[in-house]
Amino acid sequence: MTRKHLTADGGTGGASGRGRRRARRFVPLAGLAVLLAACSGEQNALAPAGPFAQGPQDLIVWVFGIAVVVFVLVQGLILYTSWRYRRREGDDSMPEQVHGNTKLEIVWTLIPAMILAAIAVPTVQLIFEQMDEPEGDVLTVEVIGHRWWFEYYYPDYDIYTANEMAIPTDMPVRLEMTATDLARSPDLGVIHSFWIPRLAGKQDLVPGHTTYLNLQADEPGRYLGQCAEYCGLSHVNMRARVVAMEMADFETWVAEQQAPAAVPAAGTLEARGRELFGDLGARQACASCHQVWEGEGLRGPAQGPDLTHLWSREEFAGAIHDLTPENLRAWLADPNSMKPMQYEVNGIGMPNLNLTDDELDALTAYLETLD
Ligand code: HEC
Ligand SMILES: [Cu+2]
Repeated sequence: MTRKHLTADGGTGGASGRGRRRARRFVPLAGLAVLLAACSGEQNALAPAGPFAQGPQDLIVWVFGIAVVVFVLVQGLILYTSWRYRRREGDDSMPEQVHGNTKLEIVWTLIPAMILAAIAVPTVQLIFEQMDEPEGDVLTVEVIGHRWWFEYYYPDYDIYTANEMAIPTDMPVRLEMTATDLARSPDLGVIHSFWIPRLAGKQDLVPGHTTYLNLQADEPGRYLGQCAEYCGLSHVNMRARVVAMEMADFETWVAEQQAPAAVPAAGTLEARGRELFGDLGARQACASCHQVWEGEGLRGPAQGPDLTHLWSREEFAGAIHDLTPENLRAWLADPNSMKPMQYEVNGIGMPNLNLTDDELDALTAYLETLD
């Protein structure tokens, strides 16, 4: 029942062995299909949708073009020489033995130096172009990486939101990025990386440091991204959306986000949900981790995502679930089943607060009013 049995048996075992071998031939093909699948769709880095993604794309095409020329030349020369100087019947002569050729050596030092210069000059130029603060009107958004969601703060408008970053089209956006640490939550602080392939390159988010990234979208749309630096258990569930809209729509969005949260009329199911949000008795209140700003006092950062206008977003929990009443209820009932966080082990993410059916109904109804 070992190797011998599987391979040495040419008679009876042969058929299945052949089948297996044939199947094995498709493994590289399947691998290639998976690999190529990564080159298409919403996160396609080869389909730039703004100038800060176009620049690197143009550079890649340029460098790739040079590489193709070098490849064809070198391979061509190898093929040509092996054919031209192949061994012939009855010819036992040795090739001419030479040592050193100054002219050749100068040529094959100069050509690569020129190629490297042709790659280095535009590369360095582009790096500076991409890093510099863009000129003219710029929107600033602060990005804070948490395990496992992205928070956005708009300093010019005093808006907090999560997962989905709204931006106007045709305007450069300057991201000032960092990662959370113990000063803010039980997250002791790890490195994340913000990457929206169609809008810009990627940049790390580092606790205690500020890093910068420019992005811009030419067309309205929803651009998908993903945390690109392994950050623990739910790293794969840490996605990001950039929602680009025309300037007029963006201004409307800003006005809506700046408005205080709706307060439901007394005596309704929603009002009961609002009460529970602030007080769950012996259990930790939602409000101790989430802000719903009703217009009084400071609008500040909280441990969890800002929920003041939760229902204006289309996705939640690191942009991995559609924001529907059913999904939201399932999340409140057992967050860990929707996104592995293991709050009970590490204190990170959202706890299961053992809500009753009535409490779930009221809280879901209330959160739906926060548009
Ligand atoms: C100990 C802190 C904590 C408590 C208490 C808490 N949450 Fe959360 N909540 C979080 C964190 C952290 C996240 C982000 C999890 C993630 O996406 O990785 C979150 C996510 C959410 C989200 C998704 C928001 C989004 O945009 O992704 C909703 C809605 C939510 N919580 C509602 C509630 C409600 C309602 C309660 C009370 C029943 C509650 N939370 C109690 C920490 C908490
Ligand atoms: Cu991350």
